[in-house]
Amino acid sequence: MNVLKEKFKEQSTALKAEVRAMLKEHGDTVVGEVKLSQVFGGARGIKTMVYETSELDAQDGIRFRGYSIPELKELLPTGDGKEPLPEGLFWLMLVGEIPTEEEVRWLTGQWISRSHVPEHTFTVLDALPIDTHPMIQFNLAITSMATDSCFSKRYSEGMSKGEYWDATFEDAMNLIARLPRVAAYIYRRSYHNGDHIAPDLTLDWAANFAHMLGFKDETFTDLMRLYMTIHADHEGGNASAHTAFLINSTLADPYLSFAGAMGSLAGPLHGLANQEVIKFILKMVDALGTRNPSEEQIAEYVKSTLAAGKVIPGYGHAVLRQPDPRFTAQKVFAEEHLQDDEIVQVVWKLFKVVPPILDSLGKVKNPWPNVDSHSGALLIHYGLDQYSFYTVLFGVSRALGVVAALCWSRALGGPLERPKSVTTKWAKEFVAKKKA
Ligand code: CMX
Repeated sequence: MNVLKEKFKEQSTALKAEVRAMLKEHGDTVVGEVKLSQVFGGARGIKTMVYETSELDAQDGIRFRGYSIPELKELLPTGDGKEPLPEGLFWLMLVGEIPTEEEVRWLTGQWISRSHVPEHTFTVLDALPIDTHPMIQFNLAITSMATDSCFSKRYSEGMSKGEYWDATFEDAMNLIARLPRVAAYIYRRSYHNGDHIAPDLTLDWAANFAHMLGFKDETFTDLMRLYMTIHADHEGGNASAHTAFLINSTLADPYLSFAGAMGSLAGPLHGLANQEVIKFILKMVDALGTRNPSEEQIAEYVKSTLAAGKVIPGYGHAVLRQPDPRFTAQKVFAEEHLQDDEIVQVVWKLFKVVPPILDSLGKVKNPWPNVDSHSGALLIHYGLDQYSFYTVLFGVSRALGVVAALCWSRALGGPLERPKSVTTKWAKEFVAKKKA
């Protein structure tokens, strides 16, 4: 058994026993109350699932196994570049330890050796109209790879419950290994006449992805490493992670679970916001007739967008109540590498202008920028201006956290998810009874 799997087995076996003992003794402990506004309000803040790989704090933002993004930038191996390697983050999320350079190199090798994409996945993609949105292509490609699922195969052969984590681990590793090739194939078929670029098996996971997309600039490669690291996980309740978690709780395999997650990510209130942000910015500079608009011009445009009953993409969050540390990490990158870029300047002006306007509405709980408000400006700078593809990049990264979490869920024997729904009639009668 490989070293990562061995570590995972040891830790998850111990934690499973601990959880059992804890629930036997403290299973009736009350962890919170549920208000009617939460029942009607998207279950905000209700603790209903266990998810090991990261935690989100409203003020501090995301912590991966306790580490903030600036800490990860200090501690994770960087390979041939300056930014943390996503391999290192995956290792950390899976087993809670910062890996060594050697361990990360081993993981890169594992993913290279597992990166073969089945031929029929390309056939599925090639059957789609060329202008099919990349997220539709991505979703279908992932679903098509479920034909190779170790979990499904072993389940149909009668594997025991104790092996679920093992089969999930194998699928998790294979899925991550294949995604860059799949995503790059979608990109090259959609925007470069199907002129595909063969993988370079000497490169790390993110660098090979950048290479297959067709970008040679070393700084872009580093941007991909950073991008793939910061988008990887956002605890379990976000729509994409939760979708995967829910699907996987039925023992559907990790491919089907992750494909479902990509359906959630493709919504404009979630991952698709990264495309919506850059569309919004480009439309705005076009309407204002300048790529260097004043703060006053931007404020007027933002107000007119709100007056038209639309949201400002890239702002607000269901949990965060401060600027998103993932936004800050990208801003730091831009300050180092491309601070004179006009679109980056617009992003920074929006950062000044939008929060007070959203605050003035009196209903927006978080007026600050989220992860999606900066990413497009960085990508456009390096020539990746096909913004319909941006959510696929988010999706490739999101696999790291989601599938690591699925390994934990299967190892701890996570149950079939089945929350209770109520009707409005029930709610009205409940309120009336309480009042009486
Ligand atoms: N622009 C305008 N109005 C906004 C807003 C924004 N950026 N953010 C929130 N609001 C509005 C909501 O639409 C809601 O209005 P109504 O009461 O009229 O329906 C009100 O403010 C209260 O919303 P909230 O409690 O502050 O926010 P939610 O938890 O309901 O929603 C989110 C969170 C992200 C969906 C919302 O802030 C939004 O629509 N943002 C723009 C889209 C976006 O950037 N999404 C990406 C999020 C990050 C990610 O998942 O990738």
